[in-house]
Amino acid sequence: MSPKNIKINKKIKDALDNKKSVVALESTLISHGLPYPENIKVAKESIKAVEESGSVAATIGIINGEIIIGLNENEIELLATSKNVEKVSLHNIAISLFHKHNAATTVATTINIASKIGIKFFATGGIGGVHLGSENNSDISADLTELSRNRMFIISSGAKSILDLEKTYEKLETNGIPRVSYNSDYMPGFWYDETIYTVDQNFKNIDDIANYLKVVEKTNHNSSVLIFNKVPKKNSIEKDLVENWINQSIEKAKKNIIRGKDLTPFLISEINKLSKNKTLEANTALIINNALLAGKISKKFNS
Ligand code: PSU
Ligand code: MN
Repeated sequence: MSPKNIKINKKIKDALDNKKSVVALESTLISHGLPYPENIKVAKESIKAVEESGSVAATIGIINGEIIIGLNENEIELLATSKNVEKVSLHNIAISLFHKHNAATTVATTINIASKIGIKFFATGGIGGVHLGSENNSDISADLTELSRNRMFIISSGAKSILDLEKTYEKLETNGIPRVSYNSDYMPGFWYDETIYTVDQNFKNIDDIANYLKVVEKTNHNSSVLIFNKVPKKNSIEKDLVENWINQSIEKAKKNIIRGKDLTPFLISEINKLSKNKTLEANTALIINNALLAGKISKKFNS
């Protein structure tokens, strides 16, 4: 991907030139992960949360075939409301650029782009991973591949609950991705606060995380680091409830032959309906909470 295709907004460029802290945000959760108008609210509040912590937010997306670092309000609104926004991962990004389309970047594409221009931190909701039933269809998110190919410090609430979390957890280890957390002994389960999979390190404060990441930088470790931040307590949903909704929505996806890149958005939206928007509220809260933590860690890391 040539930097020529990339337009960086001035505030972000200045911050990068002056080694100030910048946090990347993705756009697929705006266009495909959350419904309107919650998607716009989350996009705006995530930017606000990053800025409250003294860092600069860089929402990444594609407008008319141009990669934009730091989408403005109109561009966010376009990706949040237009029906023709593509979800781009590495396999289809250049096709989208070729056609001069509007597109939203997944975790995989966002970290690929952001790391190339020197951004070190990224906040999202839940990463993609190994899908349930992957032994039959090999559906494994490109997020995992890109995590192992680019160094980015990523704040998330684990991998999305709709995935095979055990396989995802193991695959992260195979790919050399540290799984550390902020105040939890376990990897979170996205909509619920704890899985049974233990983290590599539970950090109790932001200073320790920032200092640990400095050690990572010195070890010539070329893959990403996952810093887990569980969903806020009041929004965490019981695991059994979540699993029931997941099973129902997976059945529906099978009946309707939904697969490939359409599967994740389909399941999330079905589960929002089944949960009477409890999962939507959790998703909203955790994304903004992750943006805030990313801003704080990044600020500390750069100070
Ligand atoms: N986090 C959310 N909602 C989302 C996503 C993440 O809270 O919709 C998006 C991310 O962009 C992630 C993508 O990269 O879902 C994973 O899609 P797939 O399983 O098709 O790789
Ligand atoms: Mn997939």
